[in-house]
Amino acid sequence: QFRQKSFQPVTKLQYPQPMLLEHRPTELLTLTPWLAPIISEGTFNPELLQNMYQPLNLTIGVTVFAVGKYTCFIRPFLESAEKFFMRGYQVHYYLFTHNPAAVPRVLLGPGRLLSIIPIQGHSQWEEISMRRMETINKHIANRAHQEVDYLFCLDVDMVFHNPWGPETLGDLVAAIHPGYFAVSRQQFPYERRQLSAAFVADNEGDFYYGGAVFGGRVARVYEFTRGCHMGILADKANGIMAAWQEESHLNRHFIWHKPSKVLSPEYLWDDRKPQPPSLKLIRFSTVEKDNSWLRS
Ligand code: 5GW
Ligand code: MN
Repeated sequence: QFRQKSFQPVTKLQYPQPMLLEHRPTELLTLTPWLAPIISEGTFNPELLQNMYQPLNLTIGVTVFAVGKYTCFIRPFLESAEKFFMRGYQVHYYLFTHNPAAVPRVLLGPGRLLSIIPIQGHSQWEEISMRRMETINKHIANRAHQEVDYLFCLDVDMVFHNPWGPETLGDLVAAIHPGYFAVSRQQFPYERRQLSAAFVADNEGDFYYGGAVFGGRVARVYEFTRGCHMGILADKANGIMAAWQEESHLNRHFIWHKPSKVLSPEYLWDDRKPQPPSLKLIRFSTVEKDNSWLRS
């Protein structure tokens, strides 16, 4: 039976004292109205977190899809993840692809595993993206629930540039989309048709979250992906496709089921955008891609 691992006492480590009256550690918001921390550089002490999480002997899963021409992103994704993603922890990558032979051999560090999981290729890209939630959900039930404590679900057309560590671990984790952190909720590209299960009204919404990064405790990711998949199925039955496919359903779901931790756009950036001065670090970012070639 599943038991949550609990922290050991923090003993020898010396670290700066937190000061109640101190100025804000970052220019970014650090807490949502439902009291979930918003993670960005300056809000946490990596050494202290390392000290607390390392003894728990956690395994972190990662699901990533590479179908069709997207297999070209596997190597830069994995090589950069080996440098920056959860270094010093046990990591299990689950790579879903239609073509296992196209997966390059990437040397993994100790305690790190890669499982290649064959899936059907679809000609329609919408179909690929709509099936991700379902595939992840089934994979958790079949396998991942026994193998990992936390699971992150990531886009493959991305590269790590800086450390991504235990500060990101939480029950249900969402990442703020780099394109919409400065605009009002009316301008978020939610699905606005009431017929869709992903419908969001003008006066609803907290942050616009990216579909390229979400995660949490494996049991919570199971519930989350199930909920999103149900919405996608309902839409399919009604002959409707949400504005941004699964990202629309993910956003609808995070309004009902608030994330317990929110990652700042440091954890989901887009290199085509200039880096605003309030973002101190870019940790995970899209690689430039030739859409006309990828989608042809
Ligand atoms: C192909 C054409 C258009 C949109 C998506 C695809 C596609 C996505 C594909 O052919 N193969 C594939 O594996 N994917 C997976 O879905 C990748 O993991 C990809 O990172 C993820 C989301 O699609 P993206 O990255 O093209 O979507 P955006 O919104 O990040 O541009
Ligand atoms: Mn992407």
